[in-house]
Amino acid sequence: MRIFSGIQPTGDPHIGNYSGGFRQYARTQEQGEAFFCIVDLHAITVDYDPSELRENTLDIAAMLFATGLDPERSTVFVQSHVAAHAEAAWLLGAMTPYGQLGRMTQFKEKGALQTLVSSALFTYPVLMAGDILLYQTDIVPIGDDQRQHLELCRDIATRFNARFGETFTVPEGVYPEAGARIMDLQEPTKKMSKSFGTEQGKVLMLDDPDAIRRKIKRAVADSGRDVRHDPESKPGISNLIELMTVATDDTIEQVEARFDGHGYGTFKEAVGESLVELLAPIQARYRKLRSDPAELARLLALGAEKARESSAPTLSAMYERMGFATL
Ligand code: ATP
Ligand code: LTN
Repeated sequence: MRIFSGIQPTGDPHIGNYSGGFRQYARTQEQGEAFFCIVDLHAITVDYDPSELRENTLDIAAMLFATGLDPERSTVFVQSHVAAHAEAAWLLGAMTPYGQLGRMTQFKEKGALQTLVSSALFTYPVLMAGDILLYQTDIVPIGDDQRQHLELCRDIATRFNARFGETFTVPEGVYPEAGARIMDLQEPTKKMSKSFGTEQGKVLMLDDPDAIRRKIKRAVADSGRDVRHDPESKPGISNLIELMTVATDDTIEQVEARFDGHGYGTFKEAVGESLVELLAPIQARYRKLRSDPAELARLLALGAEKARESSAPTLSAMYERMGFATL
């Protein structure tokens, strides 16, 4: 089985990225041949700073290993190091309806915040489809916000296969049972995000213990005092329950049972402590890796080599079936 996912080097990773991303990556790598890509080509689709992009790329690489990816087992690489990704995006653009791209929620939301709405932001999901399809991917571990993009990828693959002959595996998305959409702590009806929301609304992977405790303590809760999961009427407390499942690996029901009758104060304190416990060892591993850029570069070079080899046959097949004169 082939596994593929991508993460953008766009800023400080948060506990939502851990829930929908990092933690699922480490788990799924056990199930087959896994590829995890730092999607720097996606990061330039919104306004960005070139010197930050370089540092953010290494930050994310270190975080991927710190959260459990094993370089012996998984291929961890940077998207721009493998030219096939940009090429595949161009070819697949010919198979993607313009109207469908215009309906993408992420395009509408991110576009609304930009002074320059780039055509790259518009075609972003085509590049993402290429990322996935180049590796004959069976499963894609992602958060709920990427569901629409994954559906589009499946449409593109199906359309291509029908038009040019069976070329791509049609991938399935894999979402966490709880924590597929971690909400902003200050605005629990919006997703926790690198690019929206306030500093107080997100627990960062590198926050120190006091910051974590403080942010959870001040998280917007709902009226009442029952620790009960009901996202419709109690979005704030439901989000904290999901965070607790992320930190402890307990189910929602187990968390509810454990805090039945305890009230919000005690519960929040416990959530804060559990997150501190989860993140402390990750942060220690991160610091060690991040302070050794030569080792990171070595691992990424290895990953790029493996990714080039694995994607080359699919790209060749695409050119050939689409009718390009091959040499
Ligand atoms: P941005 O806000 O800049 O788009 P992001 O926080 O969404 O960034 P990405 O790098 O785009 O982060 O996403 C990495 C992974 O984290 C993806 O699989 C995405 O679905 C997941 N993810 C992002 N936010 C959340 C969230 N709030 N809850 C669960 N998963 C999330
Ligand atoms: N669009 C995704 C990042 C991403 C991705 C991918 C995820 C780019 N290519 C391929 C899974 C598979 C995001 O914004 N989180």
